[in-house]
Formats: sequence, C-alpha cells, structure tokens
Amino acid sequence: MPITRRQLLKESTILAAMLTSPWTRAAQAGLTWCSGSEVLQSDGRALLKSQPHPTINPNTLARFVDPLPIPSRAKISGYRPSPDGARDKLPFYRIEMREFAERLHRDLAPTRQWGYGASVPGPIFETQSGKPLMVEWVNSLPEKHFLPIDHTIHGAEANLPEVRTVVHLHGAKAPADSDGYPEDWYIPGKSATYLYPNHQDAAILWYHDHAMGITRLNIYAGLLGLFLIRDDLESALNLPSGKYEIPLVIYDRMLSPDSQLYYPVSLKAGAPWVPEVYGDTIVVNGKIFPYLEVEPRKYRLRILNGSNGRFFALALSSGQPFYQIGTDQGLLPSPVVLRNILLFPAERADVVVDFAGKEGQRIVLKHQSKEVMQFRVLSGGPKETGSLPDRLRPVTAITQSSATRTRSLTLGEYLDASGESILMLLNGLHWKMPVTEKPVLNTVEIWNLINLTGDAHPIHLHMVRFQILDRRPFDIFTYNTQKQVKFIGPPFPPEPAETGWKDTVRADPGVVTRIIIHFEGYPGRYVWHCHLLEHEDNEMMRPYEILHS
Ligand SMILES: [Cu+2]
Repeated sequence: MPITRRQLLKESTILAAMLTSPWTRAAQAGLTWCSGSEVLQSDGRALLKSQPHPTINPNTLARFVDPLPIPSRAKISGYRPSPDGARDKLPFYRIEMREFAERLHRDLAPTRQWGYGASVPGPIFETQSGKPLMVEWVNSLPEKHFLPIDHTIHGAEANLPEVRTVVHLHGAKAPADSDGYPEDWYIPGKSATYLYPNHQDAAILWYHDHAMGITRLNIYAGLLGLFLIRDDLESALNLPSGKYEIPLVIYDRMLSPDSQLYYPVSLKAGAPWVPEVYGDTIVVNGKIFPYLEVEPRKYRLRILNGSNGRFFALALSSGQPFYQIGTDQGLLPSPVVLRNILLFPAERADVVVDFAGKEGQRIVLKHQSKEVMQFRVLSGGPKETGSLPDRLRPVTAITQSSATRTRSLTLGEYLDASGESILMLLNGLHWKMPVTEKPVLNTVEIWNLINLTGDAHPIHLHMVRFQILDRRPFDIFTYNTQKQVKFIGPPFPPEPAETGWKDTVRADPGVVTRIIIHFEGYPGRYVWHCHLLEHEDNEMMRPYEILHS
C-alpha cells in the first residue's frame, strides 16, 4: 500500500539514527517533525491519504530467480554536422521512447512500461570528456497516458495533450536549448535533437523525462537511463572495468495484482496528486530481486537512485564495506569506506566492492530490512591485479570569499485546512512568477537552502556542479513567526561521501544547507528544483537564469 507520511517519518527516523548528520542533532535538539512552514500543523494532521488499492506484496515473490539485466549500450546511428559550425561531424544517436511490456520478475505477467529504446532503464550512453555528441529524442509513445494525470496541477491542464515528453540529461553542462526545459515538451510523433558538449569531468549522469506537471508519471512509467562520461585521469586509475563494472539503476514501484504499475491517487475527486510515493517493490535494472554472479575480486558499481521519492540506505549482508570513489559529479579526492551508502532520489554513488575471499558466498544488497539483489560469488576467475588507489581526483574547495552573492532560499510546504499537503514552493514562489535567481556566468554564489518542512528534499540545480559547505539546524518556529534564522546548534561539514562535486544536495528538515556554486558553462534559462518528483511536479521547481558576464 502507499506509504503514509507517518511511515515516511518512521523511515526518516531510522535513517536519522544511522547518520551523524545535523538531521539527527536537530531531532535531538527537540525539533519536532512538523510539516508546517507558513502553516503550522502537527504530524497527525499531515497524514497523507490515498485511495486504498490492492498491490502485490513483494515478499510473496521468489527471491533471486532472475539474472540482473545489464542495459545495452546506446548505438551511434551516424554522424551529423556540429550545430556550432565546427568542422568535425559529431556522433549522432536516435533514441525512440516507446511503450512495451516486459516481465519485472519470472513469476509476474509482463508489465506495461515506457522506455527509451523500449527498455527500462534505457540504453547506456558512454562517452569521453570533451567529446560532444548529439541525440534525437523521439516521442513514439501512445496518445493516452496510462498513469493518473492531475489536471489541477500547473502545467498539466486538461486542455493540454496527455502525453508530453522532454528529455533532461541530469548532471550535464549543456547549452540551455539542449537542457530539456520543462515547457519545451513535445507530443507523440515529434522529436527534439540535443547537443551534449561533455566538457566536464568523468561522472555518472542520467537522462530522464522532465515534462511540466507529469515528470513523476513519465519517470515512473520508465523514462530514465544512464549516461557515463569517462576521462584520462579516471582511466589511469585502473578501476575495475568491462564486465567488472556494473551499472545499478535502483527504484521503487507498486504493482497491481495483474502485474501492472500502480501509481497511487488521492482521495480528492478530480485531483489525484499525492505528495509522496513510496513503492514497496524495489527494482534493479528492470528486475525485482535479481542476482548477479561475480568473481572473487573487486567490482565497480555505478549506482543511481531513480526513485520518485524513496531514499536508499544500502548495505551488504556480509557486513563488508563499500569503497565509495565518486559522487554525482565524479570522483572523490580519495575512497571513503562506508557500511551504508545513502542515496536520495537522483543522487549517484560510484563504489568499489571487493568480493575476494568470499568464494561460494551469497551476499545480499539491502536497503534497511528490504532485500534488493544478490551477489553470488563464484569460486574461480582470473587472478586480479592492482589495488584501489589512495588518491583519486583532487577537489579544490571553492573559497567562500570568492562568492559575489549569497541567496537565502526557503523550502516550504503548504497544507489545506484539513492538514493535507497541497503544494511545495521554493522561496514562496510559484513556477510562473518572474525569475528571481539570476546569477552571472563565471561568478560564484552561496545558496542557503532553509528547509521549513518536515521532509528532507534533494535539491538539484541544472547545468552546474557545486560543493556543500555545511548544514546547520535552526529554529523553524522563530523563522515562521519572525522570518529570522535562529541557529540552534553548530554547523556540520558535509558527510565524507559528499566532499566531491555534487549536483543534488539533501536539504534536511529544520536545517540550513549551504552550497557554493561556480556558474561555469552556458548562459540562459535553466531550472532548479526538488528531485522528489511529486514535489517537483507541484511547484517545487523554479526557473533560474544565468546572465552573460
Ligand atoms: Cu521536495
């Protein structure tokens, strides 16, 4: 069944106990889990209500009977002249979004999905830093959506076509007209051709739908895939590669008894939007409870949390550590040894796991008490050479004194009289209001994300990478009554795995999260938003404009 806000809070509390973050400290300092911002409410009144609906209990499914699928590599369709008039022709890809049905598990009927290249996740792009490529993203989907559109949501009105898509390459430093602006959607039978310059460090990027007001439904239907950029520095590190490098796209879903995707709806007639979606079924690369046979050696796992709303706290049943070597925007300065990998929606983790000495064991990747997938360690295989380097990529801290501007931006949730969430806003502003964030190209800014809500929100800025400065708990009540940030504890530095370049940051409840951003790349209109897709679709997204310097 759809998870209520109360269950979310329970999960959040489990998580908080696991972390040594300000979130924990904020709770210990007596901050309540109130959902109120401008409207103060108690937890009890903020319970999320959705229509009861039968779903498949994943615990009834046989475990580890399907091999882990590895998404295919995207194939070049030809070469096209570069739009910037350069002499070289660029690799050109044509990717069609199509409806298809595929089994998520051996014992389930095929599930209708929408996928890039008719697969979920879509084909993996692989390219080198500095090597541009072009993609024609073709909408070959049906005219009717199969998930519940809420026409009362801004940008999804009933007079608009039901099926609209636009592709965003998350983490890409791309020109504005190739970034997938949410209003640049197009309908079945149409396409858009985008240029990705790839002038950026090696990293795990991912592409997904970004259509105004229905992103949550389009991604839930399956419109997501990985895009890997490599570079010379990374290649020189001799990291596990080829069949020892495994992409893991992990997300949660709910399934109706007929094996079809179920997306929860509210109790309000004509307004089906719900504020958060938590599926109890975890899917990896398109399968439920898959297994992977591995050799007793090191593997590199490229992990994406592709969920609408669920965070993952991943651990191995063997109790062995992960060596996290990279985050959203590439390699960390040095490997971080972790028993738990925490990933909010849209965040990525690049990790190495060593199965040496585990011959014959079956090791389960878990999210808290839920089993996600199994590694079966074989007893043979060629001898492994090389060890994990101590130093990866240096990350030079952006100095705070280089910032020309500091912006304070609130994250707020708005409830109706019955205490139900009706929308979320960034700095109290709706999507359609004039652009307020206009950084100048090639300048540095500090953004203070003041979270007035009871939820952690993964905040993503398009086009740029940034660094996390710190997180500091403050008193929400004082803010709501006096509009002043009154800190109630010291600032905490980012977690070790957050000390690299990020493009999505977890803004904890009752905490000011500070990030420092160098606006390098291209001028133009982009967006910043919460990556809980239900929030993003309901106004927790704002345009921002990078001005010419
Ligand atoms: Cu949010």
